Amino acid sequence: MRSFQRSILPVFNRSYCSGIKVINNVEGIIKYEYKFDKNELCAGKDTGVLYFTVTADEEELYVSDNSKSIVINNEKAKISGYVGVNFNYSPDVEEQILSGFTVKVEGTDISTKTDANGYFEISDIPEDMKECTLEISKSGYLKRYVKVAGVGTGNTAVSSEDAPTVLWAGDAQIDGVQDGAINLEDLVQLAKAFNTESSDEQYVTDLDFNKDGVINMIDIFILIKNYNTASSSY
Ligand SMILES: [Ca+2]
Ligand SMILES: [Ca+2]
Repeated sequence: MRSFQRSILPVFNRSYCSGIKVINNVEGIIKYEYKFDKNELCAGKDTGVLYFTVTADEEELYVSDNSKSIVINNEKAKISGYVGVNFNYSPDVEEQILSGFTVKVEGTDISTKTDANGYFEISDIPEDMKECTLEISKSGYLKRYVKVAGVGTGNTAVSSEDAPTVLWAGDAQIDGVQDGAINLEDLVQLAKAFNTESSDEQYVTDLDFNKDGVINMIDIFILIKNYNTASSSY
């Protein structure tokens, strides 16, 4: 009579397994660890199913109920959201206003820009990143930091089209630098460009916040609304 070792060895029906090792052997019950390439297994899809059969001494066990499966989730972690502003503008210039905000994952080179609707999506999040901070910026706007927790698989939406992440207009570039505050220095820049239109040499596109082609009291009011704030005020 041959000995019946309890060496239960799941056999997978596809050859995606790149390695098997014994991780535990207690009282004849052996635990194995299998390694798979999730990308290969899921073949570009968000999920894949791994079917396996349990054998012992090359015989199937539990013949009547022996076909098990594991669903593998390969959905890439993604962070998405919408950026908006807190002033009125004409629908004709919506794209100009909402697009082009840079959204960067702090401490990495991962970044993207908002589209015509202010929407952004960052899909190349490293698998082991569970939380991060987004830096949202654009010339003329006060940089905003947004902490994102629970980054993992699936989509983490930080804001929606109806309730976007609002950025405040008013942090002017001075010698190419924004100082992360909206204060008198910014107001002075606006004053220098005051009463100009897009054809004028003194006109500064980034300070024409509502993009109506002129820098006037409306732009001053937009800045004043956010006056005396810093990135930490959000
Ligand atoms: Ca400033
Ligand atoms: Ca304007």
